[in-house]
Amino acid sequence: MSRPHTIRLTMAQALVRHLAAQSIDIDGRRERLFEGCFAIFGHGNVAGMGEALYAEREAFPTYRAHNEQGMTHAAIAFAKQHRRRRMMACTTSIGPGALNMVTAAGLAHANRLPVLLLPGDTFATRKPDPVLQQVEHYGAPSTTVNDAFVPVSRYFDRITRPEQLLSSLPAAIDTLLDPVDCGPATLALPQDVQAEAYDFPAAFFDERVHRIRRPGLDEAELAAALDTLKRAERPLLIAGGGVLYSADACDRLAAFAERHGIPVAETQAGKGSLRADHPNNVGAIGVTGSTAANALAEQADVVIALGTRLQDFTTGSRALYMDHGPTLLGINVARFDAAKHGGQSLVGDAGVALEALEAGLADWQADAGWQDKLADERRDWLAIVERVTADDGAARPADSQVLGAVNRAAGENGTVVCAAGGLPGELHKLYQTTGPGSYHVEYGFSCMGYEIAGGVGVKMAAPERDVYVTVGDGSYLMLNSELATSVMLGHKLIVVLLDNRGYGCIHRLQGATVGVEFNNLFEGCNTAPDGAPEIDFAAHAKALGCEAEWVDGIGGLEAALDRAKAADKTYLIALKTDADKATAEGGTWWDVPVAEVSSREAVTERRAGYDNNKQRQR
Ligand SMILES: Cc1ncc(C[n+]2csc(CCOP(=O)(O)OP(=O)(O)O)c2C)c(N)n1
Ligand SMILES: [Mg+2]
Repeated sequence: MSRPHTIRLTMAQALVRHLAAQSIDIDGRRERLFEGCFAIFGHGNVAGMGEALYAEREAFPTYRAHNEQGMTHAAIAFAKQHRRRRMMACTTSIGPGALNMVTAAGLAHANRLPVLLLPGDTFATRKPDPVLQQVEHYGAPSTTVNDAFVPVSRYFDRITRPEQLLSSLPAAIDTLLDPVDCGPATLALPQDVQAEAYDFPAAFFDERVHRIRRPGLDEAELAAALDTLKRAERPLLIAGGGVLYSADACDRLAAFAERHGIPVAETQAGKGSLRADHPNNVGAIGVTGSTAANALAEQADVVIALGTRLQDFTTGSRALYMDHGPTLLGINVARFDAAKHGGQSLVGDAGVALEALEAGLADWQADAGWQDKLADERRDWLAIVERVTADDGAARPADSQVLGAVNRAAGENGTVVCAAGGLPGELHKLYQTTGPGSYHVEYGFSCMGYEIAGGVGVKMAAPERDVYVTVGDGSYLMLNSELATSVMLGHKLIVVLLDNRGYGCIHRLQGATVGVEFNNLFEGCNTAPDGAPEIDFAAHAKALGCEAEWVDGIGGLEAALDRAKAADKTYLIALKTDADKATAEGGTWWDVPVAEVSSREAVTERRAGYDNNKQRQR
């Protein structure tokens, strides 16, 4: 029986069916590329996309959430936890629903993470304009709020005719899968076009099995890189997110570092690529780095930047290792990143590059003295970690002590999740990972409100893991509603909420740059008399359907973590912490400009210090 050449479907039906037909080959296993779709409906998508998603609800499940930004955080976290090999779509209504998703698009863009965004859009025909929630541009009628996605999308199109899907949807999917271009792909869907029918070619709905491309190396660049490395005496390798996103790079990195005696430092996105207990792991690099990694960086003669964007936290705002002029060897799948800061480029996949370097370097090793320094610095740093994460009985513990307790509870099978506030820096410095999948910190955008929603996506991606969301009171108050989603979907999270009465890390940054307490902690804010909030976070989480409790100090936290592990639904533990404490050891300068003119001496003094640091910047 021959099949029909075409199938008559609406644009939305064709879109969903095509997505449901996409698979991916992961290490020889075939899996569905898209887990499904998060959706919050409104008039801009309930009729068109809603009908299409309902029809495919088995092969392409729909998940309801509570905030468009939150659901998109969850979708992005799902892809990050899957190391970009599986992903999700998100659909919104028009206007406010669509715009709520823009911040999350920025997050996916900065972190180079795949997510398919499907915001509803106003009528292509413009017949009933202006519709509810439509903004009007007097001089530009084709501009809609969805144009706000352009600067935060890797691919953007507006589907004004159903047949445009035939070219645009595969192009969007290619973007999501491309190791270089990877980021959010946005297809804005006018609400009338969603419901419009077209005779689509039947082949458009055939199963398609994708593989993630692993670009190879240029021979001349490889030879030059080998030449540089063979002459190196004091190499330091910085592992970025690109190591985790390359199929075999984590294993290759461990072998490479051991064989050649190279210290490995990690960025936020790369943390976990090498287990913390690996003898070559010298910890975090940069502004939130270990004493070990930063000391080695200051003396390295070759810095190998492997799969990193070299964000300012990694380079100490370009004052950490750049000033003494080591050779920077950028190994990256994207030439844009490989060539940063005047480095020597080796463009290609991280795992492919390590394999080729390994073959070419043969028995070359870093200097024996340098390898001794690696071991000494690492040992000294681990002693500091031990000390600052230990309980000292304080009523209001430091973030580091809370993270120590979480780290001990998480064991081999835990994944810690975070994004903004003082916690990411402490996690980067102190958290002892157990390899890929154990550390999930979004620090490309450092978006408050990622934590809980992101935790939902992590648990969806890795249901076998215990997911520990660590979140500040500020971030919690900004976006907590996906706690209810976690209960609704049965995706259990253990949430540890650190209540230091406000924006603690910005309060400390303000102290270092402005020298006053102003508008960060509740105590330094405009409030009505006796109006400083007393927020009962445990009662709040319970109201959303979670189990929750307040605890005192680290002893209380440890006992509660045991109860949380045994619980069968999302469990929030709140405790009071100290906003003024942060780990002093490690770290390096971060460029945050201090006012050049001020009537206050505190500021002029800080400006002098700032000008000094600027001198080191390259
Ligand atoms: C959406 C968003 N808005 C503002 C910021 C700037 N910011 C970074 S951390 C922070 C305070 C976070 O407070 P909290 O979550 O309580 O963590 P703490 O600093 O107290 O550890 C702010 C306002 C941000 N990162 N994200
Ligand atoms: Mg706080």
